Amino acid sequence: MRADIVIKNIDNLYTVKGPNRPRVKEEMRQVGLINNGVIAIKDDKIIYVGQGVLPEGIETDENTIFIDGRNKVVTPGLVDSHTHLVHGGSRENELAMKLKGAKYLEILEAGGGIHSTVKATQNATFQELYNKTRKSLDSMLSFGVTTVEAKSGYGLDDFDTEIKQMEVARKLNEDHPVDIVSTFMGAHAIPASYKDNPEAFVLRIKNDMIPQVAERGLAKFCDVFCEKGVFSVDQTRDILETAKRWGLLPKVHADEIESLGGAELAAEIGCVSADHLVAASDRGIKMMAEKGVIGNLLPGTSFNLQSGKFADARKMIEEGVPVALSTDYNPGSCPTENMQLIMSFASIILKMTPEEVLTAATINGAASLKLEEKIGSIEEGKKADLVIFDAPNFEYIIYHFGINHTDKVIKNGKIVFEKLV
Ligand code: IZC
Ligand code: ZN
Repeated sequence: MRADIVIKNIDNLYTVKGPNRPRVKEEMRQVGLINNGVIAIKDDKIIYVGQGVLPEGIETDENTIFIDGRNKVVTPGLVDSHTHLVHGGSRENELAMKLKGAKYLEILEAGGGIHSTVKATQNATFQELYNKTRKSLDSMLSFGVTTVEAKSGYGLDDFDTEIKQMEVARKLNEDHPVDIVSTFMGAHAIPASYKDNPEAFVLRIKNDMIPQVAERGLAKFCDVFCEKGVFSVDQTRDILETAKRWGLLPKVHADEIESLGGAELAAEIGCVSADHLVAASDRGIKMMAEKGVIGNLLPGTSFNLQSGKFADARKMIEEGVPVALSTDYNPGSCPTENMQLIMSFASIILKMTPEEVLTAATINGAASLKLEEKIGSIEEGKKADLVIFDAPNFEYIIYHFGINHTDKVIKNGKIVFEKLV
């Protein structure tokens, strides 16, 4: 077979090779490091991964692109599996409020927060949203992200705006190298018009919105913001059970601020992931481990909210919860596309080892999007999504934080990002 791209002499090739399922406990520390590694790519697939030189049977010719991997790190493409990617406007005005001690839920309760982004998203045209989101995707890609999840949730009762968000995501999935996986999150806040009757909004989501999202193929997942003053555990169960019946896979924003029992609910109804988990109970964590629910942790959000409270990643890993990591990119509680910074936070603040961080940001992120068979590790037959970092080893990327270490990104077998020298 003739290779289109060969990366050779790779000082540190982290394959994250292993079973195509979420990795737990010590599996999270096995990252399949190969020194002097070599990778061959044909079309959009990896056709060889090994050490030293290419074996017989993998040919090259004058059209093969050779990349030198000396002094480089190569990892699977990073997966950012929790973002609120498509939105209008920005909320830097909340920074001053937070510095004075205002809390996220207080700002939301007062009609700001998510509600102000709903207005900005309603007011933005499809093209404006498309252009803004495209810029974010370019930024994510530059940090090594090759697959991203995108939630709706800035239309709420204005379902046309929810659809507009999901259609922007769908169009960019076609137009931009980064793959986008869509999540319907109409249950993101109680809209003002339903303030006195939130149950009626739950009914509308269940009976009107979810069926349309499913029938029009607008999303793969359904997510609910299960939080004090937003959606209760019972309402969340109700919405996600309906979503399941319509073939949308359930995810939940669980125990981000208050300990409501979101982690327990995620285990009870078989969510693919429960995300945030800053205030998750010990029982909830145990239940998630038993059911294999992925704990998707978002340390950038705790940092931004200035709460001083972070998810207990060590406990989750020790109990056997498969842990993933994401930016939570959104205009209110984590306005950053920088997945590398989140990886540093995960290590420095959550005390995850660099190996655990890499697993969480690749195969476990892929699993939280139900894509673990196709992406998340560098193995023969998987999609050729990988990042070449200008770094002596992976630890260095985590340790030397806040900057961009990406040298090149290969997506679907094509070089789609290169650092300017
Ligand atoms: O716009 O505030 N937490 N939803 C739940 C968010 C953060 C996004 C936002
Ligand atoms: Zn979120």
